[in-house]
Amino acid sequence: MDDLLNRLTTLLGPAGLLTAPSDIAPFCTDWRGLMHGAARAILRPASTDQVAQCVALCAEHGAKMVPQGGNTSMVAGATPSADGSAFILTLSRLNQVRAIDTTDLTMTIEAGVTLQAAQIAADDAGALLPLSISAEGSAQIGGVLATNAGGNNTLRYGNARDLVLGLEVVLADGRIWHGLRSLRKDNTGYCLRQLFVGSEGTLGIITAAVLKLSPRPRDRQAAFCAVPSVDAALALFARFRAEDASALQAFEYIAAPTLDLVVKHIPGITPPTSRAPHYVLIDLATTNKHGNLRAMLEDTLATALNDGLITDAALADSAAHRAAFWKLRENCAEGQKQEGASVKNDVSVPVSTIPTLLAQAETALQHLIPGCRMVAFGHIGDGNIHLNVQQPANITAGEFLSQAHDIMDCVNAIVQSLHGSFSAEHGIGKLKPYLMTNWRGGPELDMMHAIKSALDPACTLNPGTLLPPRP
Ligand code: FAD
Ligand code: 2HG
Ligand code: ZN
Repeated sequence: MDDLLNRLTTLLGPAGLLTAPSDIAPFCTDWRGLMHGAARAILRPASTDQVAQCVALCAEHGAKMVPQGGNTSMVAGATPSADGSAFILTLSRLNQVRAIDTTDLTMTIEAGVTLQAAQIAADDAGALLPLSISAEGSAQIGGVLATNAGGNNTLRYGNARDLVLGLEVVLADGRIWHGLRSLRKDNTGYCLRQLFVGSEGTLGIITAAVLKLSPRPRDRQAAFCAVPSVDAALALFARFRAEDASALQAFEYIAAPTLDLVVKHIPGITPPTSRAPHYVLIDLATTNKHGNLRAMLEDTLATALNDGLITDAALADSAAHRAAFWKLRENCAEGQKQEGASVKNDVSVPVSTIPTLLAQAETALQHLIPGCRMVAFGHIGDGNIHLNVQQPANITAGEFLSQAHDIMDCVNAIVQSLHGSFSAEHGIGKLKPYLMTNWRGGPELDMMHAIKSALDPACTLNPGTLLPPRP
């Protein structure tokens, strides 16, 4: 064993370091199965001090580190490169909820707590942690902050960065930044915590955070609607916004081919409505005890049916019924995964241009790869569509994936013409840095490189992620 590994073993003990190839392997492939990396070892520190000591030792030896949370990245952000030169540093053992303050409405929580466990802890305290993504059973607080996750409730509560009041971070040289403040107002210089949010493990290791909580809703209502067109879906969205914008918790879109894959591959899912080319899932919530959401939902949908904006609707009669609607939506990614290879375009455009985006993309994609299937779904209320493309039956997965960049470029050209973004919520990871020069080149990319050089001058933290190589 080399000197560094010896010192790491002494520091972390047998439970804190995995070196057997069979133990390392599960950490080295991304959720989509697209990237297969290799690692020198898996470091499993159990405290912030241990993280700091690991990082300091690695920095002393110039060793690379890839921070990893739940390994649910859609862009292979937590997967090491195949040369096996990096250590994976998993935060899973930092799994304590340190404090919940129901007067301040804050939660101080360690990076390795899963998002779902954090939601449950907040709920047990009578509050709401509003961040919600379909991977919340595995994704960890450190990972959701490092990727600035969006998800299902962005519409009302914002992205992960809108929920962060303070951070504790281990810097690239092993020093700890104790920034766990819980202030709502604090204008004392640059907002450093926001640098680390969305930095995808390239600037520091997040070990804990202070998150904003919200009051727990008193009433929740949900509907699953069959919709004749994307324009109608947006008109329906506008109607709910006009009725009570503050009650709109989520407004999600599912195209018929996407719903078909969920029904085909996920046991126990039945479509809640009659068939349509498009569907939306509407989730309403209020803390107002006189809110009467049910009446608002029924009235708005009755008028929409009358006006031809929907062709059918199912209203949830219980929490279990609402959960069944969400199960369908939350399995869109899984249903698509089980169908075979796909290329994912996590794009955002101004909400009003979504019908144009979907129509133009369908035409362009059929021209590029005849027979491919557009599997679209996502957070339509935020203008964020997962405009994914499924392999056609007549070519192999390998042949299809060899055209991944052409497919992304085809969709992104339309997105660019609509003044959108090629990555709305999943980040850049290891799959998309090549797009940064075109989209963020010039002073913007120069500033990003300058920040990276200032905080990680030896470039040991998650190399090959987010930023393209310097020209
Ligand atoms: P990982 O995948 O382990 O890591 C992601 C990135 O963060 C990597 O670059 C890693 O190096 C870095 N990182 C991890 N932990 C730390 C840390 N403590 N400090 C510094 N850097 C760190 N994303 C959305 O935004 N919205 C969605 O709706 C959504 N739905 C999803 C549904 C499914 C089924 C799946 C598989 C993924 C989904 N994602 C979604 C993507 C993914 O879940 C999120 O990006 C999530 O935030 C990643 O969390 P994680 O703990 O798994 O991070
Ligand atoms: C979702 O919204 C996730 O379900 C996954 O962001 C999106 O699979 C995808 O492309
Ligand atoms: Zn999403």
